[in-house]
Amino acid sequence: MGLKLADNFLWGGAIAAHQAEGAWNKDGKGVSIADILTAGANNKPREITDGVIAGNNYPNHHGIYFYDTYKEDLALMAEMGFKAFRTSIAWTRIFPNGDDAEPNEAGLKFYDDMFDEMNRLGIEPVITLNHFEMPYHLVKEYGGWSNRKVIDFFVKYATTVFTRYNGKVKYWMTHNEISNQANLDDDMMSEFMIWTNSGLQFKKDATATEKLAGMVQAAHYELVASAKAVQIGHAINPEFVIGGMLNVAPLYPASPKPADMLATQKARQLHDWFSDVHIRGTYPAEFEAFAARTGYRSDITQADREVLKAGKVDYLAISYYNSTVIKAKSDADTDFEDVQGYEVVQNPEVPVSDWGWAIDPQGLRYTLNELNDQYPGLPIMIVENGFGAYDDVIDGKVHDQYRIDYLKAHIAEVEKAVVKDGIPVIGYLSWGPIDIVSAGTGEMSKRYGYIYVDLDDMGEGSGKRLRKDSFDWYKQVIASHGTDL
Ligand code: BGP
Repeated sequence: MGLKLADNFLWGGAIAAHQAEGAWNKDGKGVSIADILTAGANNKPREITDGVIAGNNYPNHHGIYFYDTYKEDLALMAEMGFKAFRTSIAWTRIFPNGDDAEPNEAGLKFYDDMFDEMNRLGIEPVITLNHFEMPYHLVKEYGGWSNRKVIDFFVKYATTVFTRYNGKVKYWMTHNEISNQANLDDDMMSEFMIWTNSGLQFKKDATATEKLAGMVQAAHYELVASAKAVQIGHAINPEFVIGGMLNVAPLYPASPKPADMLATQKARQLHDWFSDVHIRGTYPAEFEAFAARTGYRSDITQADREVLKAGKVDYLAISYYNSTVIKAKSDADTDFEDVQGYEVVQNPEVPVSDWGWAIDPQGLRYTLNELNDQYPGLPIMIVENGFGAYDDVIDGKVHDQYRIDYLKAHIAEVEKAVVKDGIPVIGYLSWGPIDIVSAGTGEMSKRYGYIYVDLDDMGEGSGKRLRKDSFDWYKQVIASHGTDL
């Protein structure tokens, strides 16, 4: 008998609190770094404002009202046969300022009820602790993750929710897409990602080097905080399955030119140290060499190194949307820190989405293989994959064959990775099973859902939910355990 998807394979979908819940200042919730991001436009990153200002440019303040509608929405997920559903706990519902002495009971109660509902429906909660949602107060008062003290605040938050939801939640992950902030080849995006991950703000004319230096030290504290949380989580309940979460996009060289190959390798290593620390508990050699010559990660103690080793993750959670092509700007060597020595270029071999994201299902199989080569046997859960597209409602229907095509092709590659390559993929959670506010653009019109939500970019609309064509399709995929794509 050949390999097949495990019987307990986790089919389902994933969202994040700040993109769906709304209720941004209800029941004692504090302001998060997501709450002060405006809506962007034309694929430009959203603006980071200086706290909440007047105006209606924050669609995620209301999201899709999931705070009030989660029961109805989860019922729709159950109708599709979901085995698992990933969302995040909004840190600011639990510790509104991040440094509060006591947690906010109303926030704790909200997730108690939500997790009860998931369990009642037979849907396994998969919970992210930190999905671009740090309390804004920690940025203002402490400088975000540039400050070592934030480790303790995060650990206190993690300990609080691990303890409270012990028995209701088994699958966890610490920071969402921690490695995304290493996309320094693109100045504009990197600034946005360093903000969403680390809460760091730079002066207007900051160079890529300054950003890299700030990010590297902040990321070290994030990784220490993650490792401490993993250790504490396992002490609270040895059955907890706690992962590290990374965005993975295969990097292809623009040509067989050695300079392109080396630049591609260095760009990959600039992402891989995050997974090495999560999974192996140590920084890789090339990162140590880079850190030693640049001094960017100057604050690391022996105790930190021991914490990292003691807090290795149980599985790797990944998001996969696209692949990327790297081109060296000259024939010179690229070193780890030469993030401006190369550029990202279009891949002429694959189509792109309306947002310019390369559509590359085979790249998912390639990536799963690469990960298994690097970390043999480590369970991998796909916790995001999906197709952001504009949808038209015609006579109350959404015929989203383009989304079905994308998902079908990607799931087929996951199955090859399991069946032919023997890779231990334990779940597939597609991104945004219900339309939510886009993290990148802040708008509603970039939709991923099987369920359409009648709200526009300004948050206007009835909020009504509609089953798209992809709803029935995904239901059949789950019912057939992936054999009927
Ligand atoms: C990931 C994030 C998600 C998400 C997704 C799609 O980076 O973890 O929060 O939204 O990408 O991105 P976007 O919403 O910009 O289309």
